[in-house]
Amino acid sequence: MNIKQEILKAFHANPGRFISGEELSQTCGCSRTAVWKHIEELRQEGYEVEAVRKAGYRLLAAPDRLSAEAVIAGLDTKRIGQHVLAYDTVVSTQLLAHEAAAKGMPEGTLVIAEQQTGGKGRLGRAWHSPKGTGIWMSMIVRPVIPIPKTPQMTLLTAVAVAKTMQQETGVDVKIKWPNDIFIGGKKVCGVLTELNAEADRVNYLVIGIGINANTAAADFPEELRDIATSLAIESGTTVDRVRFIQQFCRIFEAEYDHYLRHGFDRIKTEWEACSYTIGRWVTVKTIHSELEGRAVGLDEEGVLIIEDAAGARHKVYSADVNY
Ligand code: BT5
Repeated sequence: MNIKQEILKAFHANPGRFISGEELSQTCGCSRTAVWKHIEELRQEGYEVEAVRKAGYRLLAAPDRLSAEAVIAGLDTKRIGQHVLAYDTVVSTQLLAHEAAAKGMPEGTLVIAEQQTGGKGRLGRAWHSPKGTGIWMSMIVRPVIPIPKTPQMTLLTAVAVAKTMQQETGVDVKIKWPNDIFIGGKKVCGVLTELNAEADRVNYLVIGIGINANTAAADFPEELRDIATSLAIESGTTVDRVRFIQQFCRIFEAEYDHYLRHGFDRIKTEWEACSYTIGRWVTVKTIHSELEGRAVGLDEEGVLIIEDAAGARHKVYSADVNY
């Protein structure tokens, strides 16, 4: 058992309250000296813990650092976020999540990092992932669904991220098909879904989520300054990244469980309700062709439907959409 994690869980379950050393030692199944030792370690990691004789310990503040313990503490989900691999600097959390999935890490495992040196977008594009300001995270899921339905998981993830952003910051976010989240015309988040499958069976998906949480305008490189934004810039407040991830896990799990039981309908409705794409005149570029028309909606599978000037309807499975 991870004693630090148990101590944090106990603090989380008792916000603002002192917990005696005796109580903590019973909860964690260790001696009071061991409790004290682990609290010292937490302090060194940046946790502010008040200790008062006879009263016990009380958590005053947690560091703004994405540790596995912090994310798991108090997270009341069944599987999403119950296993977390947290790193300081990595090339890409996607690569580590694939490795972890191949080794059998369970559904819901998160790989998070403070910084990525080779963050990936789609089609070989780069994702700018500066240190300490964002949420760079990859999630392993193992849905039992046919392979052609896996793009629905990107839409589901975008809905869950959008809902979390709205709840946690109050800002009005829009989803641009298929994988971008926008605030006021600027990109605040991108989702990258990678599939590992056999001929007719999904082994697992790694869903990468990049969120500009506390990035300042000056932290964006020149080429992104006009097209990217962050939750902090838009809401005017600093985002508690641990709390945000926990809330995302809850919302994603609820949407995902509903999807596995009842299908794509609810996601389709929710996605369309916050879509930036539907109703717009767009240019759609696939590897093979280019098409212009109005985005009229998703079909029941999650495929984008474009109506061209002549009124003909086209299904778009995978493409870049420009306005
Ligand atoms: C995406 O690709 O939007 C998917 C991004 C997924 C990133 C996450 S972070 C955790 C996980 N680990 C990874 O290595 N990746 C995932 P795409 O639609 O191809 O958009 C890429 C484009 O977005 C770039 O070409 C830039 O124009 C722009 N961009 C790059 N970094 C950005 C940022 N931080 N904020 C906003 N836009 C950015």
